[in-house]
Amino acid sequence: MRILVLGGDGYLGWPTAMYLSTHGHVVGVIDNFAKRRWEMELNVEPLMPIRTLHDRVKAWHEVAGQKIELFVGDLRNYELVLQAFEAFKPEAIVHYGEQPSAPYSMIDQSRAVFTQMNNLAGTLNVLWAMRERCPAAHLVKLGTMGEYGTPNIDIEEGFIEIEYKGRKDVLPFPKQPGSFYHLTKVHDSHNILFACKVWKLCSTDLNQGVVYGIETDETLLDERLATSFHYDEVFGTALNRFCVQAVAGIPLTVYGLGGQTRGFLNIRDTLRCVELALVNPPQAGEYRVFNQFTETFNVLQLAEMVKGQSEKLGFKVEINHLKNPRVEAEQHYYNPIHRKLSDLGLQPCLLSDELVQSMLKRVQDHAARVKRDIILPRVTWEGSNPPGRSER
Ligand code: USQ
Repeated sequence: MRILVLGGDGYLGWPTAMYLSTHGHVVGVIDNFAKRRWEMELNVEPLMPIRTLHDRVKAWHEVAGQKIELFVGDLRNYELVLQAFEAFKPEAIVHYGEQPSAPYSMIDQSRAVFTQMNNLAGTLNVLWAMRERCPAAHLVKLGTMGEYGTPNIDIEEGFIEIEYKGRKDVLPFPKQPGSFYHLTKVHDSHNILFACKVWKLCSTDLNQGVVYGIETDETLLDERLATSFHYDEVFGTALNRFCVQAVAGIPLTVYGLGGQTRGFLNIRDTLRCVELALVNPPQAGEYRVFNQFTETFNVLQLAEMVKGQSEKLGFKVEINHLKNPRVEAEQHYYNPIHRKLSDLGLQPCLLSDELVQSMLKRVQDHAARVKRDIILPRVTWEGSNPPGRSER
């Protein structure tokens, strides 16, 4: 299949491009390197040094003998999107090309507006360009489990059957996202659903949980193929951050009570799920939603697991309950359904003591690069936040 990966320079985009390339697909990537600019803006960087995308594509050719076609540009530039679709002729599009951080979107007015304009305009351009150039292609769009929030009922996979005043319908599951970033995914979902209805496009919206992990089979082939593993307060996510904190001797940053429960999955499973969606496409005009995670944990459970495994490796670890910088429920019901990917054959790579230990060891190899001053949360949902990090 000819597959174009949007956001191919990112934490998930680059490993996905390599994985699909190794599994017999013809792969192209588009990126405008915006993430690298946001990193510079905030003075943060990934744990391992990351080559430029041009160098990674070259290294991939040397290591795997496969070509990945590279398009440089911004999805908000409609001409660029049209030209890339015209040149590459994708049969499927995997769309990761968005600003992915909730804290980034909550820093200030300009980051909130930027996140919404960037994510929504890019996705709208993709939909219009599909309509014009490749209406039969399958859009696999990265959404988030955070679209649903934490309602006091089971969370269905995208749609819920409702009986109201004697009538029944199947309607999109109610959305209660927790940041301006998470809201962009909700707005995207509505735009995609509408485009599928009116233009008969087809799409799988992957409502993904929090991803953890450093390695995939392909990143392990050569250090030049590493992916961008973040541990800072803005781009780092819970388990990844805890592993770095444990190795660096910084008390684990559990926000509030730590009862916040989320769906989690290994980065290797992200790749498998995307491929399962690709090789089992929906019908023309169909918009479907997969809840893409393999296990649920609360934040405190993860911290305790990291503490336990770190101590086995000789690190002394404390857990610190910080005042929660976010506005979110810290103890709540959480039971999201996630059947569709298992039905398609997903064999998950679950979180285990061994896996946590292997992450800790990998982090330890790069411990000298840990910047200690980018870990504690400073972006708050309610207060006023420093506009940048120039004071560091
Ligand atoms: N948390 C802590 N301590 C930390 C970091 C986070 O307690 O040091 C807590 C947060 O308060 C939150 C939970 O852990 O309750 C998850 O936070 P996170 O930063 O790991 O993830 P989140 O902001 O939800 O966003 C991440 C990705 C985003 C993706 C989302 C999936 O950055 O792109 O959409 O996970 S989900 O969480 O299912 O919405």
